[in-house]
Amino acid sequence: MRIDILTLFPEVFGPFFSTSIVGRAVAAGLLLPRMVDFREFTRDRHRKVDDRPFGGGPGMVIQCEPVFGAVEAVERSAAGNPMRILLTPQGEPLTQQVVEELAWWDWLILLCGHYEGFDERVRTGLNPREISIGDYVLSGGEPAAMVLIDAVVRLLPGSLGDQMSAVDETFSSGLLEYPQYTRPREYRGMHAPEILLSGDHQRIAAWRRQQAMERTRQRRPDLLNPQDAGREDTDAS
Ligand code: 9D3
Repeated sequence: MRIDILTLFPEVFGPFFSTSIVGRAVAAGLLLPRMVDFREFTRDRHRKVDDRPFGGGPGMVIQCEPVFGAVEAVERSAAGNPMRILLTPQGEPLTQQVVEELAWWDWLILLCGHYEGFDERVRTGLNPREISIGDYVLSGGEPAAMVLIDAVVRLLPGSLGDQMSAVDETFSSGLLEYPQYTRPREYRGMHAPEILLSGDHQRIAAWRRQQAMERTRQRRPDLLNPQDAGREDTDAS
């Protein structure tokens, strides 16, 4: 998969692409990342990428020219059918289902903005899919791009994560994980549950199912009752 990341801060991606499962995918040639600096596509002497909003107000707005210039240059650089993605707090929430869809593409172009936000004509003129990673405020799209890439790379056939996610699907079934223990059996007076040392695999499996279920009920009831998702309270109706 080819991934082009368009950003004002290309340097923040360095260690991300050389470490862990993402690093292995790059080394194995499964992932071809490229960072593109919007500033390379400015036309003025000062390499200015933003300006004050029409109509007034606080902050600055990222201008069209460097964004359209970068997207068009990247798309001219190879043949294929890229998915354009704009990371924005106003986007559709990133879920595992969205990640699975993105993993089918062989080319993603990720646009990272900053606190200031893009000129609206970036959306209307480039028509990107808009994605948010959750309801909290970041200072830019770069950490969101890393989250998205990490989740997608795990699913690429041949990546280490691909083998681990096959294991996830066999064991997890949409519940939170059961608690795990390893040696020593006792640590600072805290004991591993006796049942896990019993060698009785049927009772162990039943205990783990029950723990996973109880944890999910307490912490993430929305996973058990998707029809209630988004509601904070627990009363009926
Ligand atoms: C309230 C007006 N804007 C600030 C002038 C809102 C705003 C725009 C851009 C707030 C933060 C950002 C920067 N965030 C992202 O680019 C971002 C993000 C996020 O903040 N939360 C969750 N997902 C994402 S994806 C990109």
